[in-house]
Amino acid sequence: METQLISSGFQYTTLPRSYIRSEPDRPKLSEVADYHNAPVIDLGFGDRKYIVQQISDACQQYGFFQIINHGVSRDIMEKMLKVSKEFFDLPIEEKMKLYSNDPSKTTRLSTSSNLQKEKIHNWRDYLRLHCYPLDKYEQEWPSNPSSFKQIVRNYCIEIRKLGLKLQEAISESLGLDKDYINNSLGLEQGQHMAINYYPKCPEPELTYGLPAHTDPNTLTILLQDMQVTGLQLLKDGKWLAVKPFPNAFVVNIGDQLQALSNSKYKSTWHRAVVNAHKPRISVATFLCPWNNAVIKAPSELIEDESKPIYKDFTYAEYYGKFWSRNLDQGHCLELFKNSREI
Ligand SMILES: O=C(O)CCC(=O)C(=O)O
Repeated sequence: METQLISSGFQYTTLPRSYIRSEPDRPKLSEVADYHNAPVIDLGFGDRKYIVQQISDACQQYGFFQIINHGVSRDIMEKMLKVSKEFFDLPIEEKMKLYSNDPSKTTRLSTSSNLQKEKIHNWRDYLRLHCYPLDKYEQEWPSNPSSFKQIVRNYCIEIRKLGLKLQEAISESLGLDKDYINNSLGLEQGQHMAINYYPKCPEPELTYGLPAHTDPNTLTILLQDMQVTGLQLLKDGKWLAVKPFPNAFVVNIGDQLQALSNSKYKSTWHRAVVNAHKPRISVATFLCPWNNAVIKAPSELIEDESKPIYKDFTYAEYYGKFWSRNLDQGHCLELFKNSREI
């Protein structure tokens, strides 16, 4: 198998052709606005009603928000970023033991996004891990660095607690019972992680770390490198850079929550751009419905006499469709829309 990882230690001085986007498809970095108004929600603030209202506003206006005082310790966050960096700094021969392009594999190191489908590659390597139930998957994870399993295990436990709590608050913010989302996605809902590594890029104007996409899951909780920006989101037709906020996680609504909320909340287009001077790491945790969970909007969110915006579907159907396409090929939810006649 030809090595395609870009975190190989090789210092690129020009961008290889297979990563160069055509002129109209480039990130146009000088036109991207700084995201000064990122909703930052303080989960430690005592007034539950106010927090729920802020979540509702952020989910409707941005589909994105940052959270602070979220209960995950700084130590756990810092260790997670550190061990991720240590993993990607390993010699290429060691990393290649985990390399695979098969999206059905539950632990794999890969590169770009979907090598089977895409024509132009992305300047990213990533380690994808299934994380729930932990006892089932942990043994597959890297044992080098030696502290990897323990650190990632602790991180996964804390993030799951946080994610389920956020889904309760999101349920309330939709006017639903607090347990509605967690119950309808299944108590055994999945948890995956992508540890993204974007090496220094010789020509960041010509390519992406990840091109514009929406997330196919329910909720994404992103731990960002505090020193290097890269995440951008699309709001009102303009790309905004999300500046890392100290000790915050970035939370975004995935396609399943857009469907479940009958499009009241939006699964927003976002992308990652790369940097000429520094590598960047991000750790995305994806909460996903249980495979056979049926995704449908509850009657409370459907206007009288109208159909729900989306047909009922299972997460397994959705996920299969998502991976059969290229990442930036249009919103996968469009394929699940109901026709508008009643
Ligand atoms: O690296 C980032 O900031 C974005 C990551 C992301 O969008 C993803 O992993 O799906």
